[in-house]
Amino acid sequence: MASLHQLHIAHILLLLATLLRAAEWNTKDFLKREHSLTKPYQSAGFGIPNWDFSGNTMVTSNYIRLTPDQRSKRGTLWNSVPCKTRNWELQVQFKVTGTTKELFGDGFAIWYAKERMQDGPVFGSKDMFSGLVIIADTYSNHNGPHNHNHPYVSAMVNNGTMSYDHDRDGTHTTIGGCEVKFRNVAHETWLAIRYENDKLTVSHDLQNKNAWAPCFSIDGIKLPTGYYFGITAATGDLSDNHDVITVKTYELDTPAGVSKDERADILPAAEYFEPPRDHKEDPAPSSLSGIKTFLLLMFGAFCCVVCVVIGIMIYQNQQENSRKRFY
Ligand SMILES: [Ca+2]
Repeated sequence: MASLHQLHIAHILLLLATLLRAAEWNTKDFLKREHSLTKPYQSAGFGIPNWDFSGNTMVTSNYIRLTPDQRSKRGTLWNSVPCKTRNWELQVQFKVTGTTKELFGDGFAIWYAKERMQDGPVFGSKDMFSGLVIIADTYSNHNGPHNHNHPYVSAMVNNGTMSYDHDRDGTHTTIGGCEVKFRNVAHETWLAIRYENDKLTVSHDLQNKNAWAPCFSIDGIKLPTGYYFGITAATGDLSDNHDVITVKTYELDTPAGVSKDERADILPAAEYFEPPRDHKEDPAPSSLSGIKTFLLLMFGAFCCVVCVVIGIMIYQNQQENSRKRFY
């Protein structure tokens, strides 16, 4: 009897060991301290280790305020260590609060960009940037019909040639987005940006559920290594407090055979763009549209079939002629 018990215990222990090992395997993603930001921020008055800030950014003991709830403010917070990891996840705990109920703005932006600490019009940072930006836009600029309400979280990938168009809320350069209600909530609000094997996934935790809810996910996003993480915010005629509380960056695994840190020399690119909603000045596309290409291919196939049929007819005709000659 005792030996049977021992056998049972041994089995259970073995099972536990297996489970523990499995759990270990699932925690390969590990926190990159040099790209993370947690309380307390300041170390004896020497600034924040690995982070720089500029503009109206104010560091307190409980949050980093990028802009106060006042007009025409801009604040930035940039990681000073370039990200050498190919696959990563950035989690940002933030708070957007204000006294007004209807009109507020402009919003904040989370960056993975080549240029850092450069003041500009895109939510406090440089336009025509290189890299990725996730924009949490609280104010709808209303110039043209939109398919969504604000606040709206969207993504843009830029290789330095495109301009973010505030008047259209960036809709003609957006690669994906979702509506989110993150403003003036009492609990913690989080955004997660996951970049894994060229796939960008943005999720949020706004309901205080400790679980990620999907915003959007897009394949075919090419981003080089060596860019910087940053968070910036801006107010205009309308305003809000834009606060950052925590930033956590995790290194994610890469598939077998793919180095964790490579690709410093590619240009940022997105294979897919959302169809423009209200942008009219786009130059005529130089390449053929999908339908035209399809029709051309169909015509080509038809020509091939006709050629083959004619060929067969000529061949049969010749055969017949040669047979006739025998008789
Ligand atoms: Ca806007």
